[in-house]
Amino acid sequence: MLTKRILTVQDISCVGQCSLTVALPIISACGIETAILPSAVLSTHTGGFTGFTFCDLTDEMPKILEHWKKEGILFDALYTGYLGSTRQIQYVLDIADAVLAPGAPLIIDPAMADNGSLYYGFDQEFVDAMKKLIARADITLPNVTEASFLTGIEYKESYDAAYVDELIKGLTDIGAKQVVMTGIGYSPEESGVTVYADGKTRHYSHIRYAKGCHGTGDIYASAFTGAYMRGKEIYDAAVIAADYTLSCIEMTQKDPEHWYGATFEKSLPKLIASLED
Ligand code: PXL
Repeated sequence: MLTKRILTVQDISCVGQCSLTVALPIISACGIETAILPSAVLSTHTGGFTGFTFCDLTDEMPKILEHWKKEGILFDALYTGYLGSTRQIQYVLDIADAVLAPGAPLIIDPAMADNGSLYYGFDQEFVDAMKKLIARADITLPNVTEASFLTGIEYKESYDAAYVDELIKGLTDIGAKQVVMTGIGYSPEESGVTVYADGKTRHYSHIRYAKGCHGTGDIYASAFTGAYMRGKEIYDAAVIAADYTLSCIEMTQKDPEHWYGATFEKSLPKLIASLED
């Protein structure tokens, strides 16, 4: 098949510009067919809203997988984000075993923590189970907080390249193969992404906006997956995704009343153009 088809597993936050409501448009815009498996349905995301609803779809997962197996459906990649329960991690492993085409990459964003804390609803049991998924993943996309939880290395707000190397080493010790670590900044004005692949580490530095937006990790991982599946090398895909995410944050800042996510939509043409180079 000429058109690649991927499967992404993450939640539907009905309002909030995160998870599937960004992954589906972004990866589709990259020219990749995007099948979905919703991990949960929430009325909004859990950051900043209160009283949100949460419908756990864990029990649907094995039933959906059985049907896909009967239909002989295979995917060219599996990309996971926010999962709705610890049990889902084993189902994701089953899905990877059953419906990934030979050689298709497993891309894991261990979306569970930021700014030094786990997101609402996550606990150490989930973190420990996530390590199994990282061991199976071809590419892992953690932020510094997630890398710290996964490795057991103390979280630091400010750090040097030796600390990032230590986190990467800790991740490879639990079985990570290639790592794209986001939100790495060595000064208050700057942020960036560090890529570990083929035994080498490369860092891409860019400006840091004082005010971040909710869901930018999902925007980043989706743009990375789209660019990577379009045949970009891992480092080039990481840079394309970083530039796109920055552009989304810039757009959002033009609309100060937009507080719950990033307006990723208007920058999609830029992302598409960057795939042509
Ligand atoms: O952006 C990650 C994410 C995805 N989905 C839900 C969330 C979050 C982060 O808080 O709450 C429901």
